[in-house]
Amino acid sequence: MNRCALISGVTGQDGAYLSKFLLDQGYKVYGILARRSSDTSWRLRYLAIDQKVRLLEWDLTDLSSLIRALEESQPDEVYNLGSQSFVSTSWAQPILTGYVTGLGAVHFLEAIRLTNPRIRFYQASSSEMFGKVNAPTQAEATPFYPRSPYGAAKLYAHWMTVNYRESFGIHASNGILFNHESPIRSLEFVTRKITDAVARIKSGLQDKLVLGNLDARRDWGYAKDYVEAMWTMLQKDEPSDYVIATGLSHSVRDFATMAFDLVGLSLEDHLVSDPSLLRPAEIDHLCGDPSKAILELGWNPNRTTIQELVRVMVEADMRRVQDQALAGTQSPAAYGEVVLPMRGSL
Ligand code: NDP
Ligand code: GDR
Repeated sequence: MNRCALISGVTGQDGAYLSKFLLDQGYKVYGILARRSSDTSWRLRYLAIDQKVRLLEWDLTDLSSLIRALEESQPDEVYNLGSQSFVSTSWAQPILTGYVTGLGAVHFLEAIRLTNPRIRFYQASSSEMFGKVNAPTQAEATPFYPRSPYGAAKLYAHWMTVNYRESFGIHASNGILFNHESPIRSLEFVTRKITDAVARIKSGLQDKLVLGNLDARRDWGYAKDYVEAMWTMLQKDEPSDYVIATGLSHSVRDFATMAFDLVGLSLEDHLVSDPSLLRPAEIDHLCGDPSKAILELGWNPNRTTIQELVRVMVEADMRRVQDQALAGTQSPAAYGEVVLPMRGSL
């Protein structure tokens, strides 16, 4: 069918999994990446697709280079996954977060309107937009109440996506995705911080795991499943907004307990609470209601259980830490990256 997709944030967790999924569907995939002083494409190498994704240089804050990227790639579909995505950092860098995470989406929408309004657009919206909610579960019509500069920036991008859909007839959809994780999640996010620590503690390389709020509850799913929902949205005749979630929530303590239990260790023996990791404003509880996606997209919220997710992540980190120890590569540079070729099912 020879369709073409352009992805921002291609070096991130979702960008890598989505690229792999689209390549497997026969797409030509362009990834746009911000220039960095060091190579950031280790996830593409990990999934063995670094030679298949065509990379174009671009920064989310630069409209002109984006227009050139659209002209060069001539995509049928655009996925805007690029973002300053770490919530904690958004309090330290609120303006940058606004530019990249908020205005970045508008650069895309404008560039599409100017170059080819028939391009289908996916915006990576977030459950963080629900923020301080009272409702036990959150669906598309639940009122938003973002609790961080990140959440507020995502909300702006979300409404601009709706606005371009309604004003200019662009096929633009928001995926309101709840937390989704994987072995290639960055280490700063709590799930991967936990599974990495479990592997290092089990291997005698570390003794303590320092965490902030253990009572926060999130609806955690598997990133590999979630990127397929992004694609499905863009295949619908009509664009719309969809919550993608499992419909179950667990606390940070639950997640950590499951991870430690898997390797026969006790969380309480290694846990250190650090109040400096508490956020200026926390979101206590998120739990998605994906009924609309189940009905209209065929979304399966039970595809990967939380227990399976924790196991996949712990096992991948155990393998990585053991293989690095064998290879003598416990250097800080190798620490954050999964530098090994993919093995088994991710
Ligand atoms: P990551 O943090 O793994 O990836 C973010 C990507 O954005 C990276 O490729 C990064 O590039 C890129 N980026 C950052 N700044 C810029 C910039 N100025 N110009 C161009 N690219 C930039 O995020 P995820 O893959 O986890 O998430 C994908 C998207 O989905 C993000 O928008 C995120 O906010 C959103 N989201 C994620 C959820 C999750 O649970 N994972 C849930 C809901 C929404 P580099 O590697 O060079 O820094
Ligand atoms: P989140 O993910 O903020 O939900 O955003 P994160 O994993 O950072 O935090 C989840 C919860 O864990 C608590 N927590 C800690 N968090 C981190 N990072 N480090 C710790 O040591 C720690 N201890 C406790 C946090 O307070 C929070 O309550 C993610 C990102 O991917 C966003 O881009 C995305 O939009 C949302 O998920 C949905």
